[in-house]
Formats: sequence, structure tokens, C-alpha cells
Amino acid sequence: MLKLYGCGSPNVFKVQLLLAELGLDHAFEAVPLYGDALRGAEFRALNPNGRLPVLVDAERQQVEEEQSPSVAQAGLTARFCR
Ligand SMILES: N[C@@H](CCC(=O)N[C@@H](CS)C(=O)NCC(=O)O)C(=O)O
Repeated sequence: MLKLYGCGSPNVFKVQLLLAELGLDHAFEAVPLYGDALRGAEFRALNPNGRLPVLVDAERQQVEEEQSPSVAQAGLTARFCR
């Protein structure tokens, strides 16, 4: 199961759009862009850069995306577009 951590930003929206285009079910967890959430240990364990979006694949137990929508696009299309 994919889980996207995001906020209402264009970078997050690009990943949401890609997931929709690929027809991939995913959970979404809203993370406040401002405040301490991105600096907390729990979030830093997901993404040491402390930035959104983050896409986690629970089955693979790894963070798929933590840098840019283009990285996410490359990773997701490589895995799911066959
Ligand atoms: N290179 C990343 C940048 C991600 C990014 O800057 N995310 C913003 C939200 S759109 C963020 O998390 N900002 C919080 C911060 O910089 O503290 C991408 O293109 O997705």
C-alpha cells in the first residue's frame, strides 16, 4: 500500500496527479507545512530532508520518494507502467 504524506502544494499535487493517472490506490496523510511537524523525529525518519512530498510503499518498507516529483515519476512509472 502506498502512502503519500503531503500538504496543499504544487509539488504534492504533481505526485497526486501521477498516482491518479497510474490508477494507484494510496492513502494520504496531511502534514502541516508550517510548524514543527516536518522537523520532528517521526517525520525525519521518513525523510531526513524534512520536506514534502514523501511517498512510502508499506509493502517494500521503504521511502520511494523524498526529493522531487520527477524522481517520483521515474520510480513509479518504472514500477507500475509495464
Ligand atoms: N525538491 C523538492 C522540494 C520539496 C519542497 O520544497 N517541499 C516543500 C513543500 S512544496 C517543503 O516541504 N517545504 C518545507 C520546508 O522547506 O521546510 C521537490 O521538488 O519536490
